[in-house]
Amino acid sequence: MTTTLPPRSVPDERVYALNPEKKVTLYFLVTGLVFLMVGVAIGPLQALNYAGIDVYRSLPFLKSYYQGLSLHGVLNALVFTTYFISGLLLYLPCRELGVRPNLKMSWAGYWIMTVGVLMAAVAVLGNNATLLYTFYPPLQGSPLFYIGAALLVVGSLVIGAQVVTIWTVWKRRHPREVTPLVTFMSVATWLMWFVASLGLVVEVVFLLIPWSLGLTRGVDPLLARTLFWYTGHPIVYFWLLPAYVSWYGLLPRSAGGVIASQTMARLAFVLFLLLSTPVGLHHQFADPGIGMGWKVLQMLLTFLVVIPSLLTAFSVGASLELGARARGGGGWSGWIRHLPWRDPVFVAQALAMITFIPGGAGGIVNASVALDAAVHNTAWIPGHFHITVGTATTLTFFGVTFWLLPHLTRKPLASRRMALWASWLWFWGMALFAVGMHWEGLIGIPRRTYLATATGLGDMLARAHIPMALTGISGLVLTVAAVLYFTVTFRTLFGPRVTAAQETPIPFSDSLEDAEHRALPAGAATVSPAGARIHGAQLVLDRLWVFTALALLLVVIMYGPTLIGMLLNPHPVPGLRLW
Ligand code: HEM
Ligand SMILES: [Cu+2]
Repeated sequence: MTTTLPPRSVPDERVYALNPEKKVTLYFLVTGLVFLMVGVAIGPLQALNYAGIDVYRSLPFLKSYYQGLSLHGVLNALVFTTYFISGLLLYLPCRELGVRPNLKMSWAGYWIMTVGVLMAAVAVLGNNATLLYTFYPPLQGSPLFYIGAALLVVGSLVIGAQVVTIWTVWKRRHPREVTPLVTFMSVATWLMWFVASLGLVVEVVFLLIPWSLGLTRGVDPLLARTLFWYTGHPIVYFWLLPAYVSWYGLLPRSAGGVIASQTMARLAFVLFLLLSTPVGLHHQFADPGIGMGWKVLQMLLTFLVVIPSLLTAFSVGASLELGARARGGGGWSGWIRHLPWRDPVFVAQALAMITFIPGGAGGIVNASVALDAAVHNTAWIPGHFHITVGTATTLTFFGVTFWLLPHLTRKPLASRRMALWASWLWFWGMALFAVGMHWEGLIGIPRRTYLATATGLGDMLARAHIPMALTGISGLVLTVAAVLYFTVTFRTLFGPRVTAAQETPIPFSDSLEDAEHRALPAGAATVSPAGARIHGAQLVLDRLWVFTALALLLVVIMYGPTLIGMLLNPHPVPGLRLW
């Protein structure tokens, strides 16, 4: 006797035939995650180094601590983020607007990026670009590294240009309509990235590539650093805003709530577009050759970023509270228990948001001319950015993969429990890590140091036993978290496709404003006066090109004089290879 079993697996073509953009998105995500896996694997070795334990001597594949650190920084902070963001911020706006991206362009972006990363990888793995992820001259690496880095950025710009084009066409066809929220936030992020990436592109294309090819004899380190940090500060918003897209636009739905205020979300993104770029000098407080006045001015502008950050904290918090109260939660804090704490999509992102609170607070310390002097180039700094990009962004992206991978592949998440454990362990691991590293920094322990073998630190190490132990333990906790996360991800990807009929929905969330609109009687010709005002305000915020032009103007004002001074008084130096 024969029985017909339900098909255990549906051929790829059927899943991707309807939405071919799913495939390119999946490639972006998975390639990014593979690079993250390699980058993260080195992290615990560094954490052990910060506990005074040297494991590098017994590693045949790393020539030095600094080669490992270069791989870690480049793969995690630059490569993983760029892939993941390109995939996510291409896919979401296309699905929200219901249009298909130009697939040739999307794949071109993917391949440009991938060729670039492979070139850079050849250089770093061959120990020919042990430059750390900031690649400051006069350290000089193989041209392959710089060309690869440029291609990574170009690939992302190809994707960004596509999203902006799609939006422009949509806007032309719907001039009186407000851009849907997730698309609005994605376009604002890409426009910010266009303005922000200029510094890096100019630095790499005009200074570093010709210099590494031997076409020019020297590069001015100060000019290069200034161009680098012109991009290096706003790049943190390129990492963070996609997480905000998810917190504002998708998480409320995952929590059973609605967006508390779309208008606030839009305003926050416009402020980020304006304020992200003209403030990079706060990374150069210790550099000579830049006027103190400009440093202080950019410090003050940096502080303004508190406004959209608090807007985000309060409005996302309100959205979650609405969700929890709708699920029966009450009291002034009792509602928190009614959030979906068994859903890894929610838990990973909620923990990421909680982690961002001390991350943002520490950022204010770093941005202050006076306080920064105490923490500059100490272990405090990696302590800071592991709870911002390393958790607020990364753990949010973990949460996103928990719905997005099933959505793209039609394969169910391999294990909810494992996903929950991975999220909680990443959260606690990074909490320990941050306490340890910030504390070491306050004692004066430097960052970027092969500490396990370092001499000349006086009695600092003796005073740092407790935080160093915390860092070491955090490395072990994070290893377990990472193993669980990648296990659940790859088991999902390679698992059977059993739910052919059901597509995991994209959690595009409703907002209070939408609900108000729907409450109007059907066919009502007029909108309430409040509704009309909101619509008007949102249409003003929709003029993203105007805000981009303003952002560029701010850049010219804030950087023009400093850059002209540097160009008129260059100090080129030849390259060095210290490894
Ligand atoms: C298992 C998880 C991780 C551990 C244990 C870890 C550990 C560390 C440690 C100890 C350092 C300081 C090294 C030094 O200054 O000498 C470091 C640096 C760094 N980490 Fe991580 N990390 C992890 C994950 C991540 C993630 C997810 C990101 C970003 C998405 C990231 C980005 C960076 C960057 C950019 C640096 C600076 C590299 C440099 O100074 O050139 N890390 N990491
Ligand atoms: Cu900054």
